[in-house]
Amino acid sequence: MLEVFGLLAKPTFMSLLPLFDLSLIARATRPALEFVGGDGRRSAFTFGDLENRSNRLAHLLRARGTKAGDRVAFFLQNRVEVIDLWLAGAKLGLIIVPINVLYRERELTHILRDAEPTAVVTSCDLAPLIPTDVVVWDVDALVAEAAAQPATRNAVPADADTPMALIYTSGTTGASKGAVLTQGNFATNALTLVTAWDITAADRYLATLPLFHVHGLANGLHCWLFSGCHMRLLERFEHAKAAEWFEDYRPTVFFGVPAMFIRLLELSPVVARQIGARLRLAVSGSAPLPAEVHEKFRQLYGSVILERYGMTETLMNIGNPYAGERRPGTVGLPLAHVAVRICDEANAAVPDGTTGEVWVKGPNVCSGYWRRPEATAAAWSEGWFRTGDIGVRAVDGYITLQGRRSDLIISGGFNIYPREIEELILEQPGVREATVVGVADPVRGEVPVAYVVVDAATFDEAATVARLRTQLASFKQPRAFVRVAAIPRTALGKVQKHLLKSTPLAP
Ligand code: MCA
Ligand code: AMP
Repeated sequence: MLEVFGLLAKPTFMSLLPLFDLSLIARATRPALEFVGGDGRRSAFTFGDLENRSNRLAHLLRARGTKAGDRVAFFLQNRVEVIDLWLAGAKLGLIIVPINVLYRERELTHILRDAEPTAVVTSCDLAPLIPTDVVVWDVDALVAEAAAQPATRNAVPADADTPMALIYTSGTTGASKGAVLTQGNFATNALTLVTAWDITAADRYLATLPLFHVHGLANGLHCWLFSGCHMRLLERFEHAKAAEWFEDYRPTVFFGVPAMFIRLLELSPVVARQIGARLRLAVSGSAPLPAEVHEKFRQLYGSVILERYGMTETLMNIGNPYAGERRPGTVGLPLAHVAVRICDEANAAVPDGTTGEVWVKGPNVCSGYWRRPEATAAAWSEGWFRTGDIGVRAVDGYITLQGRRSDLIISGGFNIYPREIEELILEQPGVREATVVGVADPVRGEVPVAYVVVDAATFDEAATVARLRTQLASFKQPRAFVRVAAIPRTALGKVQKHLLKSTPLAP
């Protein structure tokens, strides 16, 4: 079988609000959310509270002049106001632009210039990082002002094609591109997941993933809202507190990146067993889950991790079955809404057992890159989205990812395109050549390391490191600068990154 087809007809009517209303309206009085801030303070909300808060915020955003199609960015740690903004955005037809809180000057400037949001909603500690010519709305001031607005709903019509978010993904070209994700993309994604993973109102979901990436946002937030389960949202994942949170909340559902599951292996066997006894669904994604971690987690927790695969541009594509075999080292079977094809260099589908590039098609795939027709044309072929991931399908349909066509580094589930770091290093005094590769790391999967050819008289490593810290997210900072006499290249001048990856680092 060369292709596996799911539901391909595009449900043009499908939008988010009716699905949110299964909880916001229908379960208005039910406890919905408990938020635990970084200081440990807790606040609790019913679904009705969230409906009212987002209605008030929507009135205020409208009063501030935003209208359907306008971009509004958020640069925030996890907190209830991110949910308020997301819901208000869906109601008003706004395009929400989530920004990773770890981004610094270079990344922020690029995204804000490209997306041109009306404003960035942020907190007072993060606001100084925003370029001074961008309008900043302080999140605390915004909610305080919204409290005086009416709680009545005032929503604009939306359908599957209504853009909901502009989410920046690293792209192969150094500068990141905004994937335009529609209400239909988000709706199909989460409807499939809720059904496939059997998530119901009886579940308790522990949310530690950041809401500024699609794993926490498109999967976490939407599975919660569509199913009407209870969610405990933490400001961020801190491995030192993991045992305490799991013990205290007793989640039945947890979504994480492999680095989180690796951290969870540090818990004592007794605690792990107790947690595992209640945890009916532990999903891993965003980076490859080593088969060894899958097995250790099963032994320690008695719970079999369900690994699935997605992308910002496509949301979720492939996943191990909830009821069937969750095969370690594989990402499982195509999800119901997705068609998957494995293609060779000549764009022809390959037989099972043969390695090729994974192509996907379905109502989950974004409508293109924001204001980048050329990049959009390059990423799609005959209606299929070319993921850039390399994989193979077994005769029984299970798909294994084997690598990527690009040099993408995934560290702790955060994506890093080496080119972006290389360009910045090359701008530094005394650097003649630079190349960045991902080297294996036991917790984060990979970490970036820079190989540089420098002019010893003018290159100042400490000053370079200090400058990079102000410009780039912490997870992109090279763990080491390795000085080499020359960067290995092919006869055609292409850098041979694999040779550097296998060179042991000097202690
Ligand atoms: C991480 N750090 C943070 C935060 N998260 N700092 C502030 N706020 C945060 N929210 C920084 C830390 O300061 C530290 O920086 C470094 O990250 C690692 O932190 P540590 O506490 O040592 O954590 P860890 O145990 O190594 O775990 C890291 C992590 C983090 C919490 C797992 O990597 C993480 O949140 N990953 C999730 C990424 C994610 O959501 N990806 C989904 C993309 P320093 O290094 O300077 O000390 S969506 C996607 O890929 C697709 C579509 C998909 O399929 O899902
Ligand atoms: P992004 O869209 O930038 O968040 O990252 C998407 C990329 O993460 C994919 O193209 C894959 O390379 C990678 N990815 C996501 N889930 C998995 C997984 N389960 N196994 C391996 N790689 C994954």
